[in-house]
Amino acid sequence: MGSTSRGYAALAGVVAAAVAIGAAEPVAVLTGPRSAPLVAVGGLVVDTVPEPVKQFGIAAFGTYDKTALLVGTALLLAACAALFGVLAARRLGAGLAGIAAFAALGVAAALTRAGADAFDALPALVGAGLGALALWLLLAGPLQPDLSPWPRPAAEVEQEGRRRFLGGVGALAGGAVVVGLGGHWLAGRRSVSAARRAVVLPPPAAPAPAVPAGADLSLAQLVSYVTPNFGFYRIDTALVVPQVDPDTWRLRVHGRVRRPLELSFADLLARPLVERYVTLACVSNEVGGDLIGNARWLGVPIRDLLDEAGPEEGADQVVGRSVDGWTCGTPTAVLRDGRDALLAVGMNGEPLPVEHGFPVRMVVPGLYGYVSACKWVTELELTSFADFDAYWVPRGWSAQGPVKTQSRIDVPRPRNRLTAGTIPVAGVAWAQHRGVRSVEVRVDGGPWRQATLAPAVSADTWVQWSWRWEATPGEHVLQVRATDADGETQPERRQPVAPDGATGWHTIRVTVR
Ligand SMILES: Nc1nc2c(c(=O)[nH]1)N[C@H]1C(S)=C(S)[C@@H](COP(=O)(O)O)O[C@H]1N2
Ligand SMILES: [Mo]
Repeated sequence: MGSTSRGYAALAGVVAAAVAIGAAEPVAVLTGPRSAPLVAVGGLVVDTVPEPVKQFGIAAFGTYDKTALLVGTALLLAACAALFGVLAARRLGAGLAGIAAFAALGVAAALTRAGADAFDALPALVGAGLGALALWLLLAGPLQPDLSPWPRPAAEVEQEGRRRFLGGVGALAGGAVVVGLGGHWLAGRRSVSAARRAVVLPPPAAPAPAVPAGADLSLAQLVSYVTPNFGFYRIDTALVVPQVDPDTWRLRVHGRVRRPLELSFADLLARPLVERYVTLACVSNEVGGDLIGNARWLGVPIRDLLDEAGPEEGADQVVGRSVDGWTCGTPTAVLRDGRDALLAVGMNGEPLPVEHGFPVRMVVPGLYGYVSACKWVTELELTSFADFDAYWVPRGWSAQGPVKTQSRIDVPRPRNRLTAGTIPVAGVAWAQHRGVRSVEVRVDGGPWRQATLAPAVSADTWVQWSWRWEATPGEHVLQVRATDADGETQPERRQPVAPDGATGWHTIRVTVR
């Protein structure tokens, strides 16, 4: 085998890895998409990478961070596989040991996901077995380039060996792609979108108040007052969107309660449903950022369920737990203080979109999503903040996450062509559950000017604001700040998003001609 060139050996390694990944896909049709090795390892990376790296990923790739992660994992795997190929060409055992190590990683990743069982080890094991077989075929078995049938002239032997090897490479790689994509497609057909389409939401017992006329200033570059579902930001740690069948879904309200409850989806829909507009914001939203949206949610008041379960003395935290193991911790007192905290089943008149938590999620006015908005929720566990840290807390984020008052300039945008004269300046401001009292704008560090506030449905939603600017030619700096209904004005001091939300005034630079 000594004469197999390094290039061929590396190629053999990469093809063996492709065979492993491809062969695992149809197995994952049976065991669930989260047990597919690439996704399982990617998920492990998401849960364990140091926070700065994750921050960088979100900053650099935005909502594409998951694709970037999967592509990155695949590239890293390919590089290691090429190395294993080169090792295997010298000693097959060394290459096989490499595959075994990766299989162990894949198995460990699949088995440590929330709700995993022993079967979840299968995709990685089957994949590794077939990958090892491919490596043997290409480098030590019948497809190796330098089999030396004797007697034959050396050049011819070499050529034929190369043809055989490359033919094997093509067939194995092609097979891996076909089997992998086929399996992936089959797994996708097991999605819950059909079950979601079949859901009929009952009308609300308490409908949402009408959106007041003029809440939406309807300016071209200004976000709409109600965010359509397709445009609603999405943030979660789920590499594949959890597919939760509403027919088997259960919610357990348990832990430190006097009367534990268990509800089915039908039980939930049979209760009086409340419909409310609530603006949801992410703690990772930078000043001026767009990780915020306003929707009409339909659901069951969480307060009612807690009253029925009867939290014990000292159970000051309600942990929402998702099917995928993600958790958030919400103060029990906040959920019982009368605000419209919902176990939501509907979003803007539709069943929840799958990526926004179908069939059931939490929505709590006034708190950032990471401490309150559990998607694909299956448990509400009463405990205490002293006894349990939810998902983001050990990763350096604050256990308490009330939304900070913020404001944003949407119009004009820094790149707009502006001409001197009256220029409309507009944007949104939010201080959920407290409400926005006023918004001010200033130009070039001059005096603050009162903006006009549009009406809003309630203190739980954002509000649009506008101001007419008599602009002169030149470069200008526009700034905005809001004051909440308690009279607190947004501080100027810039604070990063971690650990409990960004502060500072949104500031843009524009050029007027
Ligand atoms: N299961 C689950 N729920 C989750 C999260 C998550 O990672 N997993 N992320 C939370 C965060 S950080 C935010 S900001 C909101 C975002 O909800 P959206 O994706 O519907 O906008 O969901 C919350 N609920
Ligand atoms: Mo978030």
